[in-house]
Amino acid sequence: MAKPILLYGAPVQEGSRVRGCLMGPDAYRTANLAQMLETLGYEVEDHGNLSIEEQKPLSHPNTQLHHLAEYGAWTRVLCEAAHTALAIGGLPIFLGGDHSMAAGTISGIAQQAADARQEQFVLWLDAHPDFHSLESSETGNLHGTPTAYFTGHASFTPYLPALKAPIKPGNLCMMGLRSVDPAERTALAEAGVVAHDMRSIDEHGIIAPLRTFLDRVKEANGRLHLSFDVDFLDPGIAPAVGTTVPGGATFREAHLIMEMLHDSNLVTSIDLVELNPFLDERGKTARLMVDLVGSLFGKRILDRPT
Ligand code: 4U7
Ligand code: MN
Ligand code: MN
Ligand code: MN
Repeated sequence: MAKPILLYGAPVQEGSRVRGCLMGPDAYRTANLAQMLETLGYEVEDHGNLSIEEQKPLSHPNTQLHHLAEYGAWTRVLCEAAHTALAIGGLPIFLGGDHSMAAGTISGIAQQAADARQEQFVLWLDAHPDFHSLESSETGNLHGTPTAYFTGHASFTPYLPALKAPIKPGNLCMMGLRSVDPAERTALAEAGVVAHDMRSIDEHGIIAPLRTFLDRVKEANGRLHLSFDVDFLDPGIAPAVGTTVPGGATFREAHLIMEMLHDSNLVTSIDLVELNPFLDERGKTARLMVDLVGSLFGKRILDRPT
């Protein structure tokens, strides 16, 4: 029997200067995410939206940074929710919300994997690596920093909780990169993150690098978290994001990744992030994301021999 799917809304928008991501969770609900999963035969529980208390502003020598206190509060709330969702045997899908929420979700699932003595891997589908430290961020937008936090590559003390179980940089696989800042580029190479940019996808496709990564997860008897930033997709098919970058993944590349992930049976938790419904065209992006989740949970064009 498949695990129940637990939906958690994370209306986080403080990580970006573009407002609207707080409407993401409701757009997924409006696009019938839960009903679609039920039609595929899953048990789905919608746990509603998480929230944080009002925060007093915190300051930092990098004066560009904004909403640091909210980043800390969301990270604590999401870390706890993610840890609990796995501990009770569910498969959580966190409905964002901007990508700063991954600091919480991924640190929480990593902690629970460590409790269960299992190796945790992360597939990061994004135009951006989000590998800035608080010091290196030039925009001050905290959605550009979560990977540096949950790998332990940069220190976020005392703003974010002390990291109990860092994700090994070699267990973090990024695909779709096409906007990498100079500081991130150096840091990624130094840390040993597995990073596939769009040029490498043009040259090799997505099948070979994804297979290689999935084989590693399988060999380690590991768990896989999928963190899916809408801007991984080409803006032509997915306009509802604040940080569009041309030259993204196509409709079929994205579905094929989801189909391969389904067949691997390795995915144990998911973030869907950066959907900004305020920028959407008649629900097009929200509906595409729901369709992609359908492929991830086993919707197929034709039956296939197993
Ligand atoms: B997202 C950026 F400068 N690197 O730091 C920054 F290009 O979650 C973008 O991937 C960050 O959408 C994008 O602000 C964060 C910028
Ligand atoms: Mn991102
Ligand atoms: Mn991005
Ligand atoms: Mn973005």
